[in-house]
Amino acid sequence: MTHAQHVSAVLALGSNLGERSDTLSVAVGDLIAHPDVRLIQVSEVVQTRPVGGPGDQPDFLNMVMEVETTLAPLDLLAHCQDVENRHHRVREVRWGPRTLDIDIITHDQTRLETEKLTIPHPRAAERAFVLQPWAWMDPDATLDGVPVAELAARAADLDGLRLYDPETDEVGG
Ligand code: PH2
Ligand code: MG
Ligand code: MG
Repeated sequence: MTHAQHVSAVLALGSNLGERSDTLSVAVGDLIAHPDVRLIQVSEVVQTRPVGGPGDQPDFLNMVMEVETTLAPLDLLAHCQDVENRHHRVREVRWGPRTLDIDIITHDQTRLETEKLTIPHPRAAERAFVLQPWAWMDPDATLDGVPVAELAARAADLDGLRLYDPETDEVGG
């Protein structure tokens, strides 16, 4: 009998429509309700200015999480899309407003480039809304050999990022 391999994967979640904070917490629960996905850690939630897409869209709440999974990348993607769809994600404008976006940032040492999925996520290395919560969650994290904290410090969208407090629905200074 062969045993499925357990690997660590980093997922990024974002929401800028509806009850953003509730959506993120329910989505974390949905993601780890899968029998082959186990929670390792979750990051703080940050409020961020939209990067790309229509200029007038609302601010996002973003966070990342680390899971341990036996799912292969495309199976993990299918699960993420399943959870997105449960939160009434509608795909309209590219980079437009959405109730929930779940992206696979890394999956172990996997390097994958297909039409459906690229891992590591092709834009993660320049997005503070992914890198900063990730660096706070895991100060030793690296992406393609570079410390995630270093990448975060260089990211153009860092100054639009604020720590968000789910208890009070307020952002820090
Ligand atoms: N997601 C995008 C495009 N732009 N900007 C922020 N601040 N947060 C996001 O999650 C985000 C974005 C595409 O998925
Ligand atoms: Mg995305
Ligand atoms: Mg996505």
